[in-house]
Amino acid sequence: MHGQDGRATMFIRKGVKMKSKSRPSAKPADQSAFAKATADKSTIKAGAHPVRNSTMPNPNTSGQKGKISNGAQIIVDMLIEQGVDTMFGYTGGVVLPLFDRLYDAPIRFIVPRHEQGGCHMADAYARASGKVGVILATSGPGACNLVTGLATAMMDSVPMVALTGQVRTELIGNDAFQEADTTGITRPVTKYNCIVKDVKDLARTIKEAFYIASTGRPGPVLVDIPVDIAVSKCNLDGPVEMELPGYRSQPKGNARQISKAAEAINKSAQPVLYVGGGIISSNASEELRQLAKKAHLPVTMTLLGLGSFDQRLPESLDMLGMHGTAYANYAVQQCDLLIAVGARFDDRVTGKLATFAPNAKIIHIDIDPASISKNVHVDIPIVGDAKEILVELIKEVEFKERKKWFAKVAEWKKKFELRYDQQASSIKPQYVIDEICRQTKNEAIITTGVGQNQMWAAQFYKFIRPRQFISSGGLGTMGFGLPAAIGAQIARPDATVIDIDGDHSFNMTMTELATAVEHNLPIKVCILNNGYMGMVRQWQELFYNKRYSKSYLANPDYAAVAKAMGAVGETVDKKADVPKVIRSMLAEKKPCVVDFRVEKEENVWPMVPAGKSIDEMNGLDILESMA
Ligand SMILES: Cc1ncc(C[n+]2csc(CCOP(=O)(O)OP(=O)(O)O)c2C)c(N)n1
Ligand SMILES: [Mg+2]
Repeated sequence: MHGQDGRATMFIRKGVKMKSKSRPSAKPADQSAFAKATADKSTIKAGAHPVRNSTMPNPNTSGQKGKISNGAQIIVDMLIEQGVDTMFGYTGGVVLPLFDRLYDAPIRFIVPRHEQGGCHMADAYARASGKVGVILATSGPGACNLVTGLATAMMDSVPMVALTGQVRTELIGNDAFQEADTTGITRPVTKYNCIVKDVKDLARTIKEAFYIASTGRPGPVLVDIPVDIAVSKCNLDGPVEMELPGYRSQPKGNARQISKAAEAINKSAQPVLYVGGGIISSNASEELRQLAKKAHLPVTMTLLGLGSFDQRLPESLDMLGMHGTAYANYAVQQCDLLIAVGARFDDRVTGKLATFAPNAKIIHIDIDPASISKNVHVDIPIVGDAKEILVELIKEVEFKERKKWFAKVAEWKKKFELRYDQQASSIKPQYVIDEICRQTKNEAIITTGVGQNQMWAAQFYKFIRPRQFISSGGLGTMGFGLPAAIGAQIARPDATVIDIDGDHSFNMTMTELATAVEHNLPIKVCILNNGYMGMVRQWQELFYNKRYSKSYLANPDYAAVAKAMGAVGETVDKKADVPKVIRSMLAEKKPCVVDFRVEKEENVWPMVPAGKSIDEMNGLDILESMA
């Protein structure tokens, strides 16, 4: 919790605890330096700040010399220094000093209708752009509303900085109005969090927050700022230096381990590359493509890895795991070498651990040492940045034809291609996605809700580049899709951004349509409306004897809701109308919602039942029957 000695207490993932030190007391202001700093600031324009990238940590020293500021102004100055030109947040009593300083700051500020929505927006902004997403909330209810969004970002390793207001320092612990123990509540869902109790620590703490969020395994960092700190005066009398003695990030992989991995790849007859979101966060897609081509390796991706490898390439096995392709799952189960890069052997990927990839030697490349051999024993671990390691690995691997292995993979691919009933008279949800993919020529940014809609989007949209698929993988947060589309569209104003959503997922955060309308964002929401919480219904059908307990809810008329909020709304209930409605949706400049009334009891196939090996898939006969 809060440091007892008035100094910030900080925690990092896996409980590494660090104490911050107070900087020496401020010197009197140097008037000429103050004038210079003010003059410098007046020249800064929105968008003119150098953009920080997660692989480019800031140098250790910076800051404006000899400037008297209050805490709120220091925060704004540090945000600008960190390259923030866009942020998300919601106001409240204890953040008023900060909002006052933001009033004329050169930062685009987006106000969501609920802090959770704002947090998802900042998260998707980060995923779409590669920059750090920034969210601001007031104390108590505002901070509490961030929890789901922070947990979502934490599980998916998304770089974010959350700033929260807190009650005055002397009131902390008094059950003051709108007091919540924000650092206590958010500790398990942040990579690092702290409360600032001395204005002299503020600039350094903000700088450290950005550094920690964007280096190593990225993640959300929260800084809690009591209102008295925001109004305290401080003399910034020198460069802002970070003090993170316990924090290390190790981008370079061990050369001997890399050689061992190359040797194993060169020897392997049946290898598989299994890649996750780490490829995307380390901007290593091009290196992945080179490795797959040079060493001739089939590639399968996790949900978060989608987009890291062009799915149109012959080496792509698409997604693996519970709703992955049969050809990916078979290849993993039968491979003799599994090369995992930036992936964490999540249970939705591995199925039954005891029988996962039973014949494979395992190489695991990951920036986070804690994820190595966490779930699966690893033979050749390499800790470091995926991009840097792949660059070295590519140098040492050789091309091998592996004719038999590729022939086998091609046979599975043909036999178990993902299919749906194209002759059906009803609207199949897969058909809607197929048509969206066709009309957008694989180029759109897709966000999703959670459930069947998410799995079908992952299966039927074929992604070609990184940062194109934005979905809540680890936490599986219903309600992510719409705010994520808003964050992605703000990050990528020229991109076509489509939220492929579930009816009930959309219902959780649909209030953010007002945000999209206010900012005139051309996002497109495609609701695959099956009336059900479809994924829950599927499990109830398969494992609970079709007892659909509480998985059906009456929906509002989503097109009417959209119109009432100032967006475009359409309902589609005829299959024949699907292509033309998608065409007009894509041409629309206003936010729009299309409510596709899809087949109500369609299932996602294949499916590995929980606890089974990933080659024990249900639904393969259904896929084959539609060949
Ligand atoms: C916030 C939240 N609450 C509950 C769940 C559990 N859950 C997973 S999928 C699902 C149903 C989703 O329904 P819908 O959005 O209509 O999607 P569909 O499966 O029908 O495509 C539920 C309740 C969740 N993932 N997130
Ligand atoms: Mg549904």
